[in-house]
Order: sequence, then C-alpha cells, then structure tokens
Amino acid sequence: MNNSILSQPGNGYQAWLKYGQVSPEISDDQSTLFSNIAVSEQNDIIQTAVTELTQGIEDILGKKIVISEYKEGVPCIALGTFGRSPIIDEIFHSEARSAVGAEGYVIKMDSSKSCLAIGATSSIGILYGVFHLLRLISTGCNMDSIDIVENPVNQLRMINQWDNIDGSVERGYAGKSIFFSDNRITEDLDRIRDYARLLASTGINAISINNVNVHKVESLLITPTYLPEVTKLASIFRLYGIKLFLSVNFASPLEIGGLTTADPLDPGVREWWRVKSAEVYAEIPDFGGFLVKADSENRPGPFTYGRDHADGSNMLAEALKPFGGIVIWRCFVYNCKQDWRDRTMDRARAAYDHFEPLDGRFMDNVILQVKNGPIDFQVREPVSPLLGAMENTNQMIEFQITQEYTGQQRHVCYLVPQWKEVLNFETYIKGEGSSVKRIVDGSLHGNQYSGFAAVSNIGDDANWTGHLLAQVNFYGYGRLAWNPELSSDEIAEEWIRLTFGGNEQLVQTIRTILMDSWGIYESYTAPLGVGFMVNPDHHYGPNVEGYEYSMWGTYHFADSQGIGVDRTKATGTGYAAQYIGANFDMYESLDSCPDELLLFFHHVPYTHKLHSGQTVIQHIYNTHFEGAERAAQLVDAWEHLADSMDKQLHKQVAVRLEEQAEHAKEWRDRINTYFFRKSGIADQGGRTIY
Ligand code: GCV
Repeated sequence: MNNSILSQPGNGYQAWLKYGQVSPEISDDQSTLFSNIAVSEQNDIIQTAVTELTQGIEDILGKKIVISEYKEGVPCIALGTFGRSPIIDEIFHSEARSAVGAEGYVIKMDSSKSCLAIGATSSIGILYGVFHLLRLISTGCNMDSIDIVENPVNQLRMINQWDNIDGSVERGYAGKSIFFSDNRITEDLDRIRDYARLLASTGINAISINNVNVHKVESLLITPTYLPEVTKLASIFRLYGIKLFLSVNFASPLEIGGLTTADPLDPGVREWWRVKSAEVYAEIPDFGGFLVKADSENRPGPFTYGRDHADGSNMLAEALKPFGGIVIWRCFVYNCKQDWRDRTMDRARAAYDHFEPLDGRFMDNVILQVKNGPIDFQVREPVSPLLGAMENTNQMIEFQITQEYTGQQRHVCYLVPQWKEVLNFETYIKGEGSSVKRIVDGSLHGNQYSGFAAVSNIGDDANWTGHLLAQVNFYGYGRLAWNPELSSDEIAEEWIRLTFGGNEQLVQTIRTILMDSWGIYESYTAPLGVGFMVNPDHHYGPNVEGYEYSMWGTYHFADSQGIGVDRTKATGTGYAAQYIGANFDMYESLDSCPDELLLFFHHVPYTHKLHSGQTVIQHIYNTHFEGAERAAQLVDAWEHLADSMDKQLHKQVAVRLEEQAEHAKEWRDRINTYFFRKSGIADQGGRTIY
C-alpha cells in the first residue's frame, strides 16, 4: 500500500487487501508464532512476499514482526523454496513437494516445530502462499491444523487493459487510465504497484497494458520512444510475478517502420518484426509477447495482403520465438460493414468460419484468444462453438470484466456465475467430459499454452472500479482463473468478508445481492438471449432499434408478428450446426432450445409458448416488471446495512443502486412499450405500459 492520498479509509482503494477488519481469534501460541518471519532466501519476489506478509500481519494483529533466519526453538512463520531452506525441506517431505507445480505452494502448521510453513517450488509460489495465508487469517480461519496444497489450474491468467495512451480507457467505467495520460506513460508508479498487488493477490500472472485497438502513437510502445518507460512498468509487475505484454498494430512496419507493406510473407516485414522483438527483449528479458486484434473492426490485418490469420500470427510468433515470447491472437473477426437487409449473413458464425479451417497451421507459440460467446459479451449468449473446435491449436478464453453490456458499473452485475456457466458448458468435442474449462486449462487437447484472459474493469477512480461492488468481478476473475472449481458463492463470500468484514447479516445480505444481480440485470434488459437493444456507440441504456438497421450484425428482427434470429441449419443461418451432437440438436429444435437462448436461435411469434408456460410476450412483460421491482429492492436491502459498515463505503454503493433502480424503470418501460406497440398484445396483468 503506497499511495497515501488515495488510501483514505472509506474510499475503497485498499479493496480486499484492507487487512485488520476482523480480529481473528488467535491463541497465545499463535500470536508468538506470528511475531517472527523466518526466511533465508533473497530475491525481489521473496522480498515482495516478506513485505506483504509483514504489513498484512501488522495490520491484522497490530504488532511488530521480526524478520530473521530460522532459529530452532523460535516459533515463526517460515517461508522458503524447496531445496534452499532446510526448515522447509524438513517440514515438507518429498511427497508433499512433488505435489507442488511451478506456481503452486503448500502451507502447513507444524506444531512440533512451532512453525507455520509456506513452501514452494519457485519464489512466486511463496508470494501466492502469503496472500492465501493472509486471506485465511483475515477471514478468521482456524490455523491449528492447516495443511494446504494449491496449484493454479490455468497456466495463463491474464488481464487485458483497453487503455489508450491519451489516458482514455475504451469501455472503461472507472475513470481514466492508471497507465497513461496525455501521450505519456504514468510516473505514478506507486499506483501501478498497488494494482500489481491486487492482481497478484488473486493469482493473475500476465497483463497487456494497452488497448487492442492500437493506433499510431501506441504503435510506438515497442520503440525507443516509449520502451524505457514500459520497462519501468515491467519491473514493477515482475516483483509480483506478472509478465508484461503489449498490444501491437499489425500495420506497424508500414505506419511506423517506413516500409511500404505489412504483408506477413514479405521478407522485409518479417525482418522488421524480428528486429523490433529483439529490441524489446534487450530491455525486458522476460517480456510476455504480443496481443493482436487484426482484421477486426477496421484494424489492419493479413487479409489486406490476401493472407490468412495463420500467416499473420506465425510471422509474429517466429520473431518472438527465440526469446520465448508468445503471440496472443484474437478471434474477434467479423464483417462490421454488413448489410442489415441480408439475412443470410450472421456475425455469430464469423469466428468459427474464419479460424476453424486453419486448425494445425499455427506455430506452437501462438494462442488464439476466443471471446466466451460468438457475438460480444452480452448479458446472455451461448458459448462460442470455436472453443475447443481446433484440436491442434492453442486457445484461451476471453471474458469481459468491464461491464460494457452489463450495466457499465452503474448497475450491479456479479459476473462470476455467468463465467462459470460458460466454463461448465459441455461441448462434447471429445465426447462427455469435454467441458470448456478443460479446453481452457489445456487438458482436453494437451495444449502447450492455454488459459484465461479478461478485459479489465479498473481505472483511476479511488475505488478502482467505479461501483464498489464491481470489485468483486475483478477479484472473482482472478480467483476463478486460478481455480474454476470455486463456486460463485464461495468467491462472493470471500470477497465480502475481506472487503467489509465478517458481520454475518452483512455477509448474507451482500451475498444475496451479488448472487441475484446477473438475473436481475438480465430480466429488465434484452430478453431471451436476443442481445443488444442498447444505445449505439456507448452501449448504455435501452434502445430497442439502436442497432437494428446498422452495419454491425446485431439484429433482433422484431416485427408485428414475432422476434428472434433464425440460426438453425434447417431454415436459418446455419450457425447452430457449428455445435456438436447433442448441443446441435438442443439448439436446432424449438422444442429443446433453452428458454433463455430462444431468441438467439429462433424467430418465433410473440404467442409462442416457452417451457416456463408463458408466451414470449408475457414473459417480456413479466420479467421487465419484476426486474425493475427487484432492482428497487436492492436499494432497501442495502439500506439495512447502513450501520454495519463504513459510512462512506455504504454511501458509494447506495448512490449507484438508486441510479440502477431508476434506470431499470426506463429499461422496463421502453422495452414493454416497444413490444406492446409492435405486437398489439396486452399485458395479462394489466400493468402500466405506455
Ligand atoms: C476494443 C466490442 C467493443 C469494442 C472493443 C471490441 C473488441 O466491439 O465495443 O470497444 O474494442 O469489442 O473486443 O475488440
């Protein structure tokens, strides 16, 4: 915790690392043990771990800590990597040690030695173990018989910033960038360090710091103009075991390199990227690699030269390969200049159609980054059929923590339940047991690289995320990337206790608010998986026809008879056929398509009966009336917590929930009125529609 102005109590800056909110029941023995940290190794990450542990325990227990080498008979918390610390090797025998992977750790209370030990294979494991221990102590867990083995399930656990060098953040809802302003890289490295702490405490190990839409000035980040400053950022993230990546502009050789082409098969272009990569690695030896958005939403790419995405990404992969770097290549490729009159073209098909035929052609240091759904981070979408469809290609999943389409951090929307649905989805790609989480962790296809990426939701607001409750998505993403088996409930509860303390009524109330929030948001916005219905450009607030006659490929086709997109193989765009076996059958048939995705896959009359027994039109009315009511109830529920938390924290959320309740009414009335006027069918409940 470095930034003294921002770290005022009550503004949320310390987030879930605000230790000392619960006074854990600590026995006298434990208290003595917590007075000493024994460590015999020295390197930057171990130093970070020791600093975190010391500060954390001092805040929790309000006592000074002594740091020294291990001394027999002196109770302590001992930290060390295997083979370098005799006490750690004594406590953890070879069997325990062999269970710990590169970034994993073990924590064990050895009463006979009066020692709470954290052992790991590498220094970063020690840091993760320290954050785990602090989490346990500050949520009041009993330490007596603690014996934990932890390994991250996913190899890459990455955050993508969409920060621009002028200081703006694309789809950012929490202020300006903490990385850039006025075409300069920030000098406030304290804030970057505080960000690195938050990330590492949840297990994040990679970050790309600039927007995937890379414009002219940002293209210079890989040149001497900016590299020295980028190097400083990389040095901070390194202390927390986080690798730095940069988003690059595919047309850089042309736009900043003085070449006449960016053709990936041109020898001059290949050489240009090789030289640039070598320059970057000369400054940042552990640089992660490049993140690329190409041929997408007007960004340049290999298509300009008649090449494909394998040609494009392999060129960069070849340049990075000698240094151990990787290329993360996004699959968000579709025609954004579509004719809305043409009902045969379907944006949902695009990623699969472009990439699946290229399976096997990508170099082994290329990873394809695939958005969780086929369209664009809507409140409800099916899982992208591209995930897992390329057996011989590395893939990772992309989520969006920033709430572009889920309330823009003015509405509460806990996204972990949505992400878990995606991760648990059974693809049947290799028969039963082919869930998305097994594709993403690399185990299904035995990939060399795989993992999680997500678009960050932080900015320079004092509380990082604008809406204080949006911190849970940032926290939850990291925890889920570490272990997708954690439940949404567990993650929510952990975050609440760390952020607000352990008052049981408070914990239960906030947990209910979070767990209900996705469903509430969905119920008053676009119905039954149809998506969009938002204002163009900024994407906030209801506008049923906002995108209906546009070129973006996001239509609902509502007319006086019905609504929805026919994506069946039999009569529609054929998108449903991108799914395998039982999934294809489920989505293709009107009878088995789940209600919540009905309008994503089928065009139906308003009088069509859902499995719930309601007609489509009555479902729209019911959910919108109920949704707005439930949003209003969140205000009341929060009000009851006024005396159980810091007043300022309480106020921050109260203001946003009130805004949400008002805005939910606007959604309700716009959607209900639109469909009433289109269909002419009255609400069975006789409620007010305009
Ligand atoms: C960074 C959506 C967003 C864009 C974003 C794009 C992407 O279209 O609205 O702001 O651009 O996704 O993921 O590349």
